[in-house]
Amino acid sequence: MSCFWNEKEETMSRHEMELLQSYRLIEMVRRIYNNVPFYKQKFDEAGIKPEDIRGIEDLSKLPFTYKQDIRDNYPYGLFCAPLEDVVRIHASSGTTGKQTVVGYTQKDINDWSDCVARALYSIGTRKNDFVHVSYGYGLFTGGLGLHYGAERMGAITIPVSTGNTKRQVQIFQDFGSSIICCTPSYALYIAETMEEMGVDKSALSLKAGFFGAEPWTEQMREEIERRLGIKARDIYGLSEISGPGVAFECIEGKGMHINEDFFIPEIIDPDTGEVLPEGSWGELVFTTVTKECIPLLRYRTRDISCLTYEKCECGRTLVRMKKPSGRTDDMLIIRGINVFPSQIESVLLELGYATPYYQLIVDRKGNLDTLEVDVEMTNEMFSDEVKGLESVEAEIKRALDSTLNISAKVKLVEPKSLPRVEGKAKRVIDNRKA
Ligand code: DLL
Repeated sequence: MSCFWNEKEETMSRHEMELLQSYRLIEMVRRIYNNVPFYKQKFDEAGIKPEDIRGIEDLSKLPFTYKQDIRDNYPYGLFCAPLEDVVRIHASSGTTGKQTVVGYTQKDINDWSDCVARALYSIGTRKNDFVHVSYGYGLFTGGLGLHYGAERMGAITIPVSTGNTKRQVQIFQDFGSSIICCTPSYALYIAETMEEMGVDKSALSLKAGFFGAEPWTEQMREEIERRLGIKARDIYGLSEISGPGVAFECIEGKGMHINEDFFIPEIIDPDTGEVLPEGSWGELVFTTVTKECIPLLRYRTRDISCLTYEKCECGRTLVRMKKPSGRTDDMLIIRGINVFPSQIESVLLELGYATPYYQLIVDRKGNLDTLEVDVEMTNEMFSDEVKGLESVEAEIKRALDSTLNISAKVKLVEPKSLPRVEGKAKRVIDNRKA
């Protein structure tokens, strides 16, 4: 029995893959130029015509696209397909309050589902498996992304979503979950809950899991594997490019195969934009070549990674990326939710707590990320009654929760107590890296 979901695409020779990518790129560039005024203007300004792109060798002639471009065209300005063909919208955090909105046609959903199906298949998921999806369902792409991929390959999909951890364990026991998909930190929290409940992992049917949406280490992999008794594999993606399944680890677990017949990767120097040779660490950039609703040219992910075209034992010829080692911007990922310090700042400013001094302290307690927001009081606030201060803390906490969907501990601190620096303020103390 084949161990590939799309054997032809997953095992193409380099030459065949480059031909396919080139063919798709040429077609997509033409479509984007004719349908998205933003890109037409970029091409015109750079003096490029769609005919100048004759294959992937011309990729570097194309302009970059940034998260800010999606925000500037909020919500649907970069859509390349008519709204009547759009069947789904997802969104993720932007650099300020506005979300980065993406859309999908039915074909986009089918392609994305194939990407996820390839991933699930590669770790041994088959039709009789129960795929337990504990990523959040909603505008975030995690839940529905894994869900449609699992259904696409005919597995039995359990849409549990996040939260109610004891119930997650109960479902493992009663429904026979065999593949678990969630953030790596949530996997460890589930493991801890399982241990507290006295549930024996060997009595469960769990055999493998896909973990992603946030950075995680080899040590976490070992811990998840040991405590849940499974093979833990990495899955990468971002909503702008589709969602989970842009890249995935096969059972070998040695780097993530990029679904490069859909997304052409490049590694560039984040400062100069220059394309770097195979094996160099730099910023990962993707050009989508099949997307209908929101195709993107040379999208700057801000994730730092490295590519290898070396042969993988699994037989897939799809290029592999290494686990992202960090980001070129200050985006934090807290319990799988993306948040920029500037978003927290704008919540504080909107509430009228206009002191420019605040600090974010990120930590990991047990297996879960925690966020503390220290806000420096003005002298007037400081002289207020203590009860007043408590209600201010509660108000900030509520606002962060409702606008950014993050739960934080808020602490008002005395005037002039946060460090003053010359140069860039150090807004974030991330103790998770310690
Ligand atoms: O996190 C999509 C996803 C869902 C991926 C479920 C995997 C599993 P966004 O919310 O748009 O999309 O966040 C994308 O998250 O640019 C990376 O910085 C980070 N990220 C995603 N997967 C990984 C991973 C989803 N496996 C941003 N390792 C990306 C490290 C990851 N970072």
